[in-house]
Amino acid sequence: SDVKIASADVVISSPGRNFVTLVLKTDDGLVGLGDATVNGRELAVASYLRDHVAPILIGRDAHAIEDTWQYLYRGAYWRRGPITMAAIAAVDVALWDLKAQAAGLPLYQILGGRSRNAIRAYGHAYGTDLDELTDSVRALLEQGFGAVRVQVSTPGIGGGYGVAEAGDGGYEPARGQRPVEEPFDPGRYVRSVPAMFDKLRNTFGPELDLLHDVHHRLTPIQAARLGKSLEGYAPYWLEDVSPAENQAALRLVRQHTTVPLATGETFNSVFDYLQLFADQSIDYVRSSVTHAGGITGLRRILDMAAVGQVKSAIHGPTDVSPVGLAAALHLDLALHNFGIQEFMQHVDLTFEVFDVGYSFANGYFQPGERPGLGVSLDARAAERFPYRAAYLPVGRLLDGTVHDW
Ligand code: GCO
Ligand code: MG
Repeated sequence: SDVKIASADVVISSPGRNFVTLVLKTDDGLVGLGDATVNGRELAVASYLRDHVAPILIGRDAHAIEDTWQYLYRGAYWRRGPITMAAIAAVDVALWDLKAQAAGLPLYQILGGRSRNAIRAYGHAYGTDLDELTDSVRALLEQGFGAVRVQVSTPGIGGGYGVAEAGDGGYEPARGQRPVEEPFDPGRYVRSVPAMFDKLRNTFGPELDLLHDVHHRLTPIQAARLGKSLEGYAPYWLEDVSPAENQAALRLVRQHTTVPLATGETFNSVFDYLQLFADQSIDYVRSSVTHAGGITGLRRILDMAAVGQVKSAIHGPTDVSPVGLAAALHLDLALHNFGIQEFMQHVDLTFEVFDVGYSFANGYFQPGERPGLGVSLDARAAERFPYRAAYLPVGRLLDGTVHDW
């Protein structure tokens, strides 16, 4: 087309937590947004975009989405990786935003139209003990959630992944000028999880979908044992049971348990999934649009996943910005092999910078009918929240050995 990219700017803002947003403008006056937030490494993506991508975007055809994706992916020479693929994702999503706006349609219509009535979401429940967790689950049920991720401190260790300390105003793992160091003990953890499921099943019954995130911390055989120990509680999934770059690990886990497995939030390309799809060793793809090369990148992964009836479970923590979440929702609505959408709720401050067209009610999202993504960024408000360093924790075993967090 003869519509050109006229400008490419990166907005780093911290309304509640750090976000990196790419703002593309066309010479016919449209504004497209892309999320480029990589939690704890935000400035690397901002530099990749500002210093290496923006200069070669100016003047390019704003409607040539596939060509731009391939130009940035193959042209970088150094392929893949979270920083590169988040930068490519931001460009991709901004271009899809622009194309849908130019068509006067909400993005999901450009991606194939509505494939379901609404987008089912799961919320995050946590507690420092089982009573606190039970109250946290109940609060989500009152919001209409039918699926809940459940995380609890390991007895005798405290804290733990996914558990906010009282008064923290919600769970935001990245913080501080240096990483917080968090203790973990695989044995105590594996022995404590069945009691969590037992309490929740006895309290809420068999219908409630209970998800649990192991967060990369077990060896394959420990993960196999955990899965076996939970069979009777029918978890909806166990997530990231073992560091997923060792894709063969899940083949071993699969041999021992029928508990569905979800992984991929730390992945950034289809190549990270190829063996998992070939082995049929996962049931849900966890990548976000932001971290897996955008709509173009994640759609490719999910279309391959569909061959093995593997479903989407797009990553939706607070470190995916409202721009990234909106992109996920448009894709969620159009995909056939949709599974579920993660919804860890942004704090109110975030919406002083981002105005969104999506909505959530009674456990379900709608992406909204605004043209494009349906999100706008208030640049002046963004300036009120300067970037501040925030690091994800480092895990250590009780003997001090660095472990997977
Ligand atoms: C999830 C993820 C997050 C990550 C966070 C890292 O399932 O939502 O595991 O909780 O820890 O996105 O930045
Ligand atoms: Mg996770």
